[in-house]
Amino acid sequence: ETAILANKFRGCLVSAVLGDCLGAPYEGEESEEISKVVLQKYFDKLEGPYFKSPQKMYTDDTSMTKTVAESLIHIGGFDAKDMADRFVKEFYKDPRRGYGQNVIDVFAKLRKRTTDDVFLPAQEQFGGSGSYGNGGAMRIAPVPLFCHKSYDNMLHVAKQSTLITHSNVLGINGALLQCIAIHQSLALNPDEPLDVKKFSSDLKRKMSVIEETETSDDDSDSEAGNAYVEQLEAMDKLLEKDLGGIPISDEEVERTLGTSVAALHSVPTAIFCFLRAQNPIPDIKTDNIVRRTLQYAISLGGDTDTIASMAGAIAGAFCGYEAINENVQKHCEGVEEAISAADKIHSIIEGS
Ligand code: R7I
Ligand code: MG
Ligand code: MG
Ligand code: MG
Repeated sequence: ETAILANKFRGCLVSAVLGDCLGAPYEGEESEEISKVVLQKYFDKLEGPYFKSPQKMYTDDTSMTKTVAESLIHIGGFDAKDMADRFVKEFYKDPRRGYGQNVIDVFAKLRKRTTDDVFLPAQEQFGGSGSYGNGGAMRIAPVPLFCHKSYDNMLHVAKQSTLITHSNVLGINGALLQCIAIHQSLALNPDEPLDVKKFSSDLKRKMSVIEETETSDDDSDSEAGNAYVEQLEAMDKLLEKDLGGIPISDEEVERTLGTSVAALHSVPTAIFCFLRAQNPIPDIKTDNIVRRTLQYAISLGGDTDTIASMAGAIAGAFCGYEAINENVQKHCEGVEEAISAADKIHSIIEGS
Protein backbone atom coordinates (compact mmCIF):
# COMPACT_ATOMS: atom_id res chain seq x y z
CA GLU A 1 0.00 0.00 0.00
CA THR A 2 2.89 2.35 0.78
CA ALA A 3 4.31 1.56 -2.68
CA ILE A 4 1.02 2.62 -4.23
CA LEU A 5 1.13 5.93 -2.39
CA ALA A 6 4.77 6.55 -3.41
CA ASN A 7 3.72 5.94 -7.00
CA LYS A 8 0.84 8.40 -6.68
CA PHE A 9 3.13 11.07 -5.17
CA ARG A 10 5.47 10.77 -8.16
CA GLY A 11 2.54 10.73 -10.55
CA CYS A 12 1.20 13.95 -9.06
CA LEU A 13 4.40 15.99 -9.15
CA VAL A 14 5.60 14.64 -12.52
CA SER A 15 2.27 15.26 -14.26
CA ALA A 16 2.25 18.79 -12.85
CA VAL A 17 5.65 19.39 -14.50
CA LEU A 18 4.43 17.89 -17.80
CA GLY A 19 1.36 20.14 -17.84
CA ASP A 20 3.51 23.21 -17.26
CA CYS A 21 6.21 22.30 -19.82
CA LEU A 22 3.81 21.13 -22.53
CA GLY A 23 1.24 23.88 -21.94
CA ALA A 24 3.68 26.80 -21.73
CA PRO A 25 4.16 27.26 -25.52
CA TYR A 26 0.40 27.83 -25.83
CA GLU A 27 -0.12 30.19 -22.87
CA GLY A 28 -2.35 33.12 -23.86
CA GLU A 29 -3.63 31.61 -27.12
CA GLU A 30 -7.35 31.34 -27.84
CA SER A 31 -8.72 27.80 -28.10
CA GLU A 32 -9.73 28.45 -31.76
CA GLU A 33 -6.07 29.19 -32.54
CA ILE A 34 -4.96 25.83 -31.18
CA SER A 35 -5.52 23.16 -33.82
CA LYS A 36 -6.67 19.84 -32.36
CA VAL A 37 -4.83 18.01 -35.15
CA VAL A 38 -1.57 19.80 -34.41
CA LEU A 39 -1.98 19.17 -30.68
CA GLN A 40 -2.59 15.46 -31.31
CA LYS A 41 0.62 15.31 -33.41
CA TYR A 42 2.55 17.29 -30.77
CA PHE A 43 1.72 14.67 -28.12
CA ASP A 44 2.18 11.71 -30.52
CA LYS A 45 5.65 12.95 -31.45
CA LEU A 46 6.78 13.53 -27.86
CA GLU A 47 5.44 10.13 -26.78
CA GLY A 48 6.99 8.37 -29.76
CA PRO A 49 10.51 6.94 -30.10
CA TYR A 50 12.96 9.19 -28.29
CA PHE A 51 14.71 11.95 -30.19
CA LYS A 52 16.85 14.64 -28.66
CA SER A 53 14.97 17.86 -29.13
CA PRO A 54 12.78 19.65 -28.31
CA GLN A 55 13.40 20.24 -24.65
CA LYS A 56 10.35 21.92 -23.13
CA MET A 57 11.23 24.38 -20.39
CA TYR A 58 9.24 24.73 -17.21
CA THR A 59 7.85 28.07 -16.00
CA ASP A 60 7.08 29.78 -12.67
CA ASP A 61 4.46 27.13 -11.92
CA THR A 62 7.16 24.48 -11.56
CA SER A 63 9.76 26.85 -10.02
CA MET A 64 7.37 27.67 -7.19
CA THR A 65 6.11 24.09 -6.76
CA LYS A 66 9.72 22.93 -6.41
CA THR A 67 10.31 25.59 -3.78
CA VAL A 68 7.22 24.61 -1.78
CA ALA A 69 8.46 21.01 -1.78
CA GLU A 70 12.02 21.99 -0.84
CA SER A 71 10.86 24.09 2.09
CA LEU A 72 8.55 21.38 3.47
CA ILE A 73 11.30 18.78 3.09
CA HIS A 74 14.07 20.94 4.58
CA ILE A 75 12.01 22.05 7.60
CA GLY A 76 10.12 18.76 7.97
CA GLY A 77 6.95 20.86 8.08
CA PHE A 78 5.69 24.33 7.23
CA ASP A 79 7.63 27.48 8.09
CA ALA A 80 6.38 30.68 6.44
CA LYS A 81 9.65 32.55 6.68
CA ASP A 82 11.68 29.69 5.22
CA MET A 83 9.24 29.30 2.34
CA ALA A 84 9.10 33.04 1.64
CA ASP A 85 12.90 33.33 1.67
CA ARG A 86 13.14 30.41 -0.77
CA PHE A 87 10.57 31.94 -3.15
CA VAL A 88 12.59 35.16 -3.20
CA LYS A 89 15.92 33.40 -3.65
CA GLU A 90 14.58 31.24 -6.50
CA PHE A 91 13.00 34.23 -8.26
CA TYR A 92 16.17 36.35 -8.22
CA LYS A 93 18.32 33.37 -9.22
CA ASP A 94 16.12 32.54 -12.21
CA PRO A 95 13.61 35.35 -12.86
CA ARG A 96 12.76 34.66 -16.49
CA ARG A 97 10.21 31.95 -15.94
CA GLY A 98 7.08 33.91 -16.82
CA TYR A 99 6.06 34.89 -13.29
CA GLY A 100 2.76 36.78 -12.76
CA GLN A 101 3.04 40.53 -13.35
CA ASN A 102 2.24 41.52 -9.80
CA VAL A 103 3.76 38.74 -7.72
CA ILE A 104 7.15 40.19 -8.67
CA ASP A 105 6.34 43.23 -6.47
CA VAL A 106 5.78 40.87 -3.55
CA PHE A 107 9.22 39.34 -4.06
CA ALA A 108 10.86 42.79 -4.21
CA LYS A 109 9.17 43.81 -0.95
CA LEU A 110 9.97 40.52 0.73
CA ARG A 111 13.62 40.93 -0.19
CA LYS A 112 13.78 44.44 1.30
CA ARG A 113 11.58 43.76 4.31
CA THR A 114 12.61 44.94 7.75
CA THR A 115 10.10 42.90 9.77
CA ASP A 116 9.54 39.18 10.24
CA ASP A 117 5.98 39.48 8.93
CA VAL A 118 6.30 37.72 5.60
CA PHE A 119 2.55 38.06 4.91
CA LEU A 120 2.49 41.87 4.76
CA PRO A 121 3.68 42.42 1.16
CA ALA A 122 0.99 40.12 -0.25
CA GLN A 123 -1.70 41.94 1.73
CA GLU A 124 -0.68 45.24 0.14
CA GLN A 125 -1.28 43.96 -3.42
CA PHE A 126 -4.06 45.48 -5.52
CA GLY A 127 -4.77 48.36 -3.16
CA GLY A 128 -5.06 46.06 -0.15
CA SER A 129 -7.43 43.45 -1.58
CA GLY A 130 -4.64 41.01 -2.44
CA SER A 131 -4.14 38.98 -5.62
CA TYR A 132 -6.84 36.62 -6.85
CA GLY A 133 -4.42 35.05 -9.36
CA ASN A 134 -3.95 31.28 -9.53
CA GLY A 135 -0.35 31.47 -8.24
CA GLY A 136 -1.26 29.87 -4.90
CA ALA A 137 -3.15 27.01 -6.54
CA MET A 138 -0.56 26.36 -9.26
CA ARG A 139 2.15 25.47 -6.69
CA ILE A 140 0.05 23.67 -4.05
CA ALA A 141 0.71 20.04 -5.11
CA PRO A 142 3.41 19.20 -2.51
CA VAL A 143 1.05 20.21 0.33
CA PRO A 144 -1.61 17.48 -0.07
CA LEU A 145 1.23 14.95 -0.37
CA PHE A 146 3.14 16.15 2.68
CA CYS A 147 -0.03 16.59 4.79
CA HIS A 148 -2.11 13.77 3.39
CA LYS A 149 -2.60 12.14 6.80
CA SER A 150 -4.27 15.17 8.38
CA TYR A 151 -6.97 17.00 6.43
CA ASP A 152 -7.21 19.95 8.84
CA ASN A 153 -3.47 20.48 8.95
CA MET A 154 -3.39 20.22 5.14
CA LEU A 155 -5.90 23.06 4.82
CA HIS A 156 -3.95 25.14 7.33
CA VAL A 157 -0.64 24.69 5.48
CA ALA A 158 -2.31 25.27 2.10
CA LYS A 159 -3.76 28.56 3.29
CA GLN A 160 -0.60 29.78 5.01
CA SER A 161 1.65 28.92 2.08
CA THR A 162 -0.70 30.74 -0.28
CA LEU A 163 -0.87 33.84 1.94
CA ILE A 164 2.83 34.52 1.31
CA THR A 165 1.86 35.87 -2.13
CA HIS A 166 -1.95 35.81 -2.38
CA SER A 167 -4.22 37.23 0.33
CA ASN A 168 -7.46 37.63 -1.65
CA VAL A 169 -10.04 35.09 -0.49
CA LEU A 170 -10.52 33.92 -4.10
CA GLY A 171 -6.79 33.28 -4.47
CA ILE A 172 -6.72 31.39 -1.15
CA ASN A 173 -9.85 29.31 -1.74
CA GLY A 174 -8.67 28.40 -5.24
CA ALA A 175 -5.52 26.95 -3.68
CA LEU A 176 -7.62 25.09 -1.10
CA LEU A 177 -9.85 23.63 -3.81
CA GLN A 178 -6.89 22.43 -5.88
CA CYS A 179 -5.32 20.96 -2.72
CA ILE A 180 -8.52 19.09 -1.81
CA ALA A 181 -8.91 17.74 -5.36
CA ILE A 182 -5.39 16.25 -5.24
CA HIS A 183 -6.06 14.86 -1.76
CA GLN A 184 -9.21 13.11 -3.02
CA SER A 185 -7.36 11.66 -6.01
CA LEU A 186 -4.64 10.20 -3.79
CA ALA A 187 -7.25 8.18 -1.91
CA LEU A 188 -8.83 6.58 -5.00
CA ASN A 189 -8.02 3.27 -6.69
CA PRO A 190 -7.13 3.92 -10.34
CA ASP A 191 -8.07 0.34 -11.28
CA GLU A 192 -11.71 1.19 -10.67
CA PRO A 193 -13.63 3.68 -12.82
CA LEU A 194 -13.75 7.08 -11.13
CA ASP A 195 -17.15 8.07 -9.72
CA VAL A 196 -17.28 11.53 -11.29
CA LYS A 197 -20.45 12.60 -9.48
CA LYS A 198 -19.13 11.57 -6.08
CA PHE A 199 -15.76 13.26 -6.70
CA SER A 200 -17.58 16.48 -7.48
CA SER A 201 -20.14 16.30 -4.66
CA ASP A 202 -17.34 15.63 -2.14
CA LEU A 203 -15.51 18.72 -3.40
CA LYS A 204 -18.65 20.80 -3.19
CA ARG A 205 -19.40 19.71 0.36
CA LYS A 206 -15.87 20.57 1.53
CA MET A 207 -15.81 23.91 -0.32
CA SER A 208 -19.17 24.92 1.12
CA VAL A 209 -17.76 24.42 4.64
CA ILE A 210 -14.80 26.62 3.71
CA GLU A 211 -16.86 29.33 2.03
CA GLU A 212 -19.42 29.43 4.86
CA THR A 213 -16.66 29.83 7.44
CA GLU A 214 -15.12 32.68 5.44
CA THR A 215 -18.32 34.66 5.34
CA SER A 216 -19.34 34.10 8.95
CA ASP A 217 -16.11 34.94 10.76
CA ASP A 218 -14.34 37.26 8.37
CA ASP A 219 -16.42 40.41 8.15
CA SER A 220 -13.69 42.30 6.32
CA ASP A 221 -14.16 40.30 3.15
CA SER A 222 -17.49 38.57 2.76
CA GLU A 223 -18.01 39.39 -0.90
CA ALA A 224 -16.59 36.08 -2.09
CA GLY A 225 -19.76 34.30 -0.89
CA ASN A 226 -20.04 30.87 -2.43
CA ALA A 227 -18.15 31.62 -5.64
CA TYR A 228 -16.37 28.25 -5.82
CA VAL A 229 -19.44 26.18 -4.94
CA GLU A 230 -21.24 27.99 -7.76
CA GLN A 231 -18.41 27.23 -10.18
CA LEU A 232 -18.52 23.56 -9.15
CA GLU A 233 -22.27 23.52 -9.78
CA ALA A 234 -21.69 24.96 -13.25
CA MET A 235 -19.03 22.28 -13.75
CA ASP A 236 -21.54 19.57 -12.80
CA LYS A 237 -23.96 20.80 -15.45
CA LEU A 238 -21.27 20.56 -18.12
CA LEU A 239 -20.27 17.07 -16.96
CA GLU A 240 -23.91 15.93 -16.96
CA LYS A 241 -24.29 17.16 -20.53
CA ASP A 242 -21.17 15.25 -21.51
CA LEU A 243 -22.37 12.05 -19.84
CA GLY A 244 -25.72 12.53 -21.60
CA GLY A 245 -23.97 12.61 -24.96
CA ILE A 246 -24.52 16.33 -25.59
CA PRO A 247 -21.44 17.94 -27.19
CA ILE A 248 -19.61 20.58 -25.15
CA SER A 249 -17.71 23.19 -27.13
CA ASP A 250 -14.47 24.78 -25.97
CA GLU A 251 -16.24 28.11 -26.18
CA GLU A 252 -18.89 26.91 -23.72
CA VAL A 253 -16.24 25.76 -21.23
CA GLU A 254 -14.44 29.06 -21.53
CA ARG A 255 -17.65 31.07 -21.13
CA THR A 256 -18.92 28.97 -18.20
CA LEU A 257 -15.79 28.16 -16.18
CA GLY A 258 -13.08 30.36 -17.74
CA THR A 259 -9.44 29.83 -18.71
CA SER A 260 -7.79 32.94 -17.23
CA VAL A 261 -5.08 33.56 -14.60
CA ALA A 262 -7.80 34.24 -12.01
CA ALA A 263 -7.99 31.29 -9.60
CA LEU A 264 -11.80 31.30 -9.81
CA HIS A 265 -11.60 30.94 -13.58
CA SER A 266 -8.91 28.29 -13.77
CA VAL A 267 -8.98 25.92 -10.76
CA PRO A 268 -12.54 24.62 -11.40
CA THR A 269 -11.59 24.40 -15.09
CA ALA A 270 -8.61 22.19 -14.26
CA ILE A 271 -10.80 19.90 -12.15
CA PHE A 272 -13.32 19.79 -14.98
CA CYS A 273 -10.58 18.71 -17.43
CA PHE A 274 -9.60 15.84 -15.15
CA LEU A 275 -13.20 14.69 -14.64
CA ARG A 276 -14.20 15.00 -18.28
CA ALA A 277 -11.05 13.09 -19.28
CA GLN A 278 -12.34 9.99 -17.47
CA ASN A 279 -14.27 9.36 -20.69
CA PRO A 280 -13.21 9.77 -24.34
CA ILE A 281 -13.10 13.35 -25.69
CA PRO A 282 -13.61 14.11 -29.41
CA ASP A 283 -10.37 14.74 -31.37
CA ILE A 284 -8.15 13.37 -28.58
CA LYS A 285 -6.93 9.93 -29.54
CA THR A 286 -5.47 8.17 -26.52
CA ASP A 287 -6.53 5.65 -23.88
CA ASN A 288 -4.31 7.26 -21.28
CA ILE A 289 -6.17 9.42 -18.75
CA VAL A 290 -3.16 11.56 -17.85
CA ARG A 291 -2.45 12.37 -21.48
CA ARG A 292 -6.13 12.99 -22.23
CA THR A 293 -6.36 15.36 -19.28
CA LEU A 294 -3.26 17.33 -20.33
CA GLN A 295 -4.13 17.45 -24.01
CA TYR A 296 -7.68 18.60 -23.30
CA ALA A 297 -6.56 21.26 -20.81
CA ILE A 298 -4.13 22.74 -23.35
CA SER A 299 -6.73 22.65 -26.13
CA LEU A 300 -8.95 25.06 -24.16
CA GLY A 301 -6.39 27.86 -24.50
CA GLY A 302 -5.84 30.76 -22.09
CA ASP A 303 -3.68 29.97 -19.07
CA THR A 304 -2.63 26.65 -20.61
CA ASP A 305 0.54 25.94 -18.61
CA THR A 306 -1.21 26.48 -15.31
CA ILE A 307 -4.52 24.76 -16.09
CA ALA A 308 -2.69 21.77 -17.59
CA SER A 309 -0.29 21.64 -14.64
CA MET A 310 -3.12 21.73 -12.08
CA ALA A 311 -5.24 19.21 -14.01
CA GLY A 312 -2.13 17.05 -14.43
CA ALA A 313 -1.39 17.08 -10.70
CA ILE A 314 -4.90 15.77 -9.97
CA ALA A 315 -4.74 13.17 -12.77
CA GLY A 316 -1.26 11.99 -11.78
CA ALA A 317 -2.33 11.66 -8.13
CA PHE A 318 -5.17 9.44 -9.31
CA CYS A 319 -3.41 7.32 -11.97
CA GLY A 320 0.09 7.16 -10.47
CA TYR A 321 3.52 7.45 -12.04
CA GLU A 322 3.36 4.17 -13.93
CA ALA A 323 0.58 5.59 -16.11
CA ILE A 324 2.79 8.38 -17.44
CA ASN A 325 4.49 7.89 -20.80
CA GLU A 326 8.26 7.58 -20.34
CA ASN A 327 9.35 9.27 -23.55
CA VAL A 328 7.38 12.44 -22.98
CA GLN A 329 9.07 12.83 -19.58
CA LYS A 330 12.47 13.03 -21.28
CA HIS A 331 11.37 16.14 -23.16
CA CYS A 332 10.34 18.04 -20.04
CA GLU A 333 12.73 20.00 -17.85
CA GLY A 334 12.39 19.34 -14.13
CA VAL A 335 11.01 15.79 -14.17
CA GLU A 336 13.95 14.25 -12.24
CA GLU A 337 13.66 16.88 -9.53
CA ALA A 338 9.93 16.23 -9.25
CA ILE A 339 10.56 12.49 -8.80
CA SER A 340 13.19 13.17 -6.17
CA ALA A 341 10.92 15.60 -4.27
CA ALA A 342 8.01 13.12 -4.35
CA ASP A 343 10.23 10.33 -2.98
CA LYS A 344 11.64 12.53 -0.22
CA ILE A 345 8.19 13.64 0.89
CA HIS A 346 7.04 10.03 0.88
CA SER A 347 9.95 8.84 2.99
CA ILE A 348 9.48 11.69 5.50
CA ILE A 349 5.82 10.94 6.10
CA GLU A 350 6.24 7.16 6.10
CA GLY A 351 9.24 7.39 8.41
CA SER A 352 7.45 9.48 11.01
O1 R7I B 1 -1.14 34.56 -9.40
P1 R7I B 1 0.21 34.77 -9.96
O2 R7I B 1 1.35 34.08 -9.31
O3 R7I B 1 0.19 34.42 -11.51
C1 R7I B 1 0.22 33.12 -11.94
C2 R7I B 1 0.11 33.10 -13.43
C3 R7I B 1 0.16 31.71 -14.00
O4 R7I B 1 -0.58 31.68 -15.21
C4 R7I B 1 1.62 31.50 -14.30
O5 R7I B 1 1.82 30.54 -15.33
C5 R7I B 1 2.09 32.89 -14.73
O6 R7I B 1 1.89 33.14 -16.08
O7 R7I B 1 1.25 33.78 -13.98
O8 R7I B 1 0.59 36.29 -10.06
P2 R7I B 1 -0.22 37.63 -9.77
O9 R7I B 1 0.59 38.67 -10.44
O10 R7I B 1 -0.49 37.77 -8.33
O11 R7I B 1 -1.61 37.44 -10.51
C6 R7I B 1 -1.68 37.19 -11.89
C7 R7I B 1 -2.52 38.25 -12.56
O12 R7I B 1 -3.87 38.16 -12.11
C8 R7I B 1 -2.11 39.66 -12.28
O13 R7I B 1 -0.99 40.05 -13.01
C9 R7I B 1 -3.38 40.42 -12.65
O14 R7I B 1 -3.46 40.56 -14.05
C10 R7I B 1 -4.47 39.45 -12.21
N1 R7I B 1 -5.00 39.83 -10.89
C11 R7I B 1 -5.78 40.90 -10.63
N2 R7I B 1 -6.22 41.87 -11.46
C12 R7I B 1 -6.99 42.82 -10.91
N3 R7I B 1 -7.33 42.84 -9.60
C13 R7I B 1 -4.83 39.19 -9.72
N4 R7I B 1 -5.46 39.82 -8.71
C14 R7I B 1 -6.07 40.88 -9.25
C15 R7I B 1 -6.90 41.91 -8.71
O15 R7I B 1 -7.23 41.97 -7.51
MG1 MG C 1 -10.21 24.64 -29.84
MG1 MG D 1 3.71 29.75 -15.82
MG1 MG E 1 0.14 30.21 -16.50
